[in-house]
Amino acid sequence: MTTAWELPKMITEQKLVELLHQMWVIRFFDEKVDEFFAKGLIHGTTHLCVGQEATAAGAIAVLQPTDKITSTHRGHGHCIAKGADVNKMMAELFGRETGYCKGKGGSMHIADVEKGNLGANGIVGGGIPIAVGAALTSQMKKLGYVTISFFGDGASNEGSFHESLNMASIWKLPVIFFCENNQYGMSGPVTEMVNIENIADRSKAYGIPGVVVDGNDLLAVMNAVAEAAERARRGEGPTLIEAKTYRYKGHSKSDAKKYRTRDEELDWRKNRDCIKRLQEILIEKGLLTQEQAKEIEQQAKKEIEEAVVFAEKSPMPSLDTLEEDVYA
Ligand SMILES: Cc1ncc(C[n+]2csc(CCOP(=O)(O)OP(=O)(O)O)c2C)c(N)n1
Ligand SMILES: [Mg+2]
Repeated sequence: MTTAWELPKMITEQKLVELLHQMWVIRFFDEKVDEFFAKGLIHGTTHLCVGQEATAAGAIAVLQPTDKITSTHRGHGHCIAKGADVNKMMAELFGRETGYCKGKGGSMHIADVEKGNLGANGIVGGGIPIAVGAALTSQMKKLGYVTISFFGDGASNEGSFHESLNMASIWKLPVIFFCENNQYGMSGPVTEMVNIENIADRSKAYGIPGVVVDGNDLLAVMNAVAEAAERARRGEGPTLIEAKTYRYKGHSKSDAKKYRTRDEELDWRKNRDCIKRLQEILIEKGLLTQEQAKEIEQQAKKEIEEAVVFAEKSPMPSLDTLEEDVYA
């Protein structure tokens, strides 16, 4: 497995070290969530992005702070990469008053508009037209920002995906369609759900560039997104990027994963893990020692343990706020 070593021009070597830390934060966050779900201390449902950290971290690293994203039901990584406070995220999952939605929204309703995160979305493909709307605003008001829409391989079969690509293409909107192809939509393998080799090939139908990238190679993701963002800022319109990756965990909390083998999972974990690959290349290039890499991992773990303490210590929403911030 080769790992790219070509830095996009705005990315320093120091930033790569920070991204290694960020990817650990994402991984430990979702592993903790998994643990607390199993213990029955987090309710509702959640979708974990363990294994997919490089797509969120890489794509968002090359954006400007004023750029925007729309996320998915599997969105904790996007949220963290766009600068969310992990304490507030964990508190939200624990249903606490200090959470992003005051404990009433949970995993699939976290947004952080000030940071440019227009929100997770429980509707598969639901974030894609929202991103197109945000891009249209940017174009009409000459605001100069770019929007990335994250979505899955399954979502690329939704009508909203096709309508969004067409509209963004004819109006040359500053948007990047970023498909996280993690090989499955629930229990459906992408090879059985899509009758073409690459989802990126769907770009041809809309007259926009389509790029396939190794989604477990942080630098490859960064370079593809940096180029798409430049194109969008030049007013040349959207790009469809397909990042091939893998989710290590089940679709959501109750998934026995009968549709795939443990050998397949092990192969991705052992041979293509995005964190391991970044760490190895940083050590190889002399930017980190083994000890420093270990410290970065431990620091990230500590931050997530602190987020759990913050969440556990936070109060539950009081009964008299039951009807606040809800529609009905
Ligand atoms: C419109 C809609 N249809 C179906 C569902 C049920 N559902 C939730 S996640 C999911 C699979 C999505 O697969 P993909 O887009 O590949 O994302 P992944 O879960 O793999 O990240 C489905 C069918 C939904 N939430 N919304
Ligand atoms: Mg998928």
